[in-house]
Amino acid sequence: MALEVGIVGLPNAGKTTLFNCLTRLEAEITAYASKSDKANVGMATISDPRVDALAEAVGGKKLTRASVKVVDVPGTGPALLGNLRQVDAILCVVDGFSPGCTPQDDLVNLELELIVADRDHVEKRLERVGKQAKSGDAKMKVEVEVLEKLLAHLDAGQPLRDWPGEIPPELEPLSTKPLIVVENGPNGIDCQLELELADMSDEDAASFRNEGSESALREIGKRLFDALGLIVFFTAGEKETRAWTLREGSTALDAADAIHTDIAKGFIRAEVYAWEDIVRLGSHTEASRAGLMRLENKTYVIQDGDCLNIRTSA
Ligand SMILES: Nc1nc2c(ncn2[C@@H]2O[C@H](COP(=O)(O)OP(=O)(O)O)[C@@H](O)[C@H]2O)c(=O)[nH]1
Ligand SMILES: [Mg+2]
Repeated sequence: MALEVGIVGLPNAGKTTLFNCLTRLEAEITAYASKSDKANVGMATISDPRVDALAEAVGGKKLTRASVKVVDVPGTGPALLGNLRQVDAILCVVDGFSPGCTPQDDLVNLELELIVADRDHVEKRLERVGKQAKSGDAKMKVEVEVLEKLLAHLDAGQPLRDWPGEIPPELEPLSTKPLIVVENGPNGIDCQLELELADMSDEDAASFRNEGSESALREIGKRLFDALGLIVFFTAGEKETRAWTLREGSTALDAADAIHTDIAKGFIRAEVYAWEDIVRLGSHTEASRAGLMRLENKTYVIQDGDCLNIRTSA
């Protein structure tokens, strides 16, 4: 599952600083320096010491971490925010570092901008669907009614997350997405400091942070996983050891599908190991010998930290 997050914030809140500290740890940085009206796009890797330990234990040549696509949108108008209709979650960066900053007020304003962008979007869709409804399409007539209600809700300044009814799936609203608030400054995540620490070793970087604070990447990764209800499973082998993300409640078949659709098609059984057992015993074979491998079928619900080997006819 290619996860995607958008960064929104008022001008100079530190969006691009956060974008840089999230994406620079990735070896292949696909971010491009952009003109002011273009979004920055890059990949942030989610560090997870478990996958490092697994790769070391099995002697994997290649290590692939879970990653998230990050989109930094340089403004809050409806057109720019429209770039974020596909994202899974929104990072709201608010200024918590300048003298006289008002992060709480800025957050309220940002949420309003998202509502305004949705209002604009619903209005446009209403125009289009309204025309089709006039020509007698019954389904469109129903949608017009729904859209009119949604428009009134947004006009009242309410996010669609609070809308009790159904939302047409084609709408892709912004104000239903999980918001992860990042107060940029000493009381939240100090993005400028994090950017300066990004090239240091974990231990060195930790000595510069407030006690108990984690790296921005770790902290945001955690919040993102919580907000989206994600878990991680692993595959480990000589060629590649890899971390994969899934929604909580996903099955072994979903996991196979995340790896490759062919593997899902040919699914026979999933060998399931606890990642700690592989690390401790050094290989799947040894873990099996110790009776620590389970064979599960398609409907097995994957647990965070499972290490899988899918038996497939593919
Ligand atoms: N003191 C301080 N300055 C910051 C921090 N984050 C960003 N800045 C500065 O604020 C300005 C705007 O940052 P930028 O990331 O470009 O903001 P954007 O407009 O939201 O993308 C830059 O000069 C940054 O160096 C921070 O945490 N502390
Ligand atoms: Mg910027």
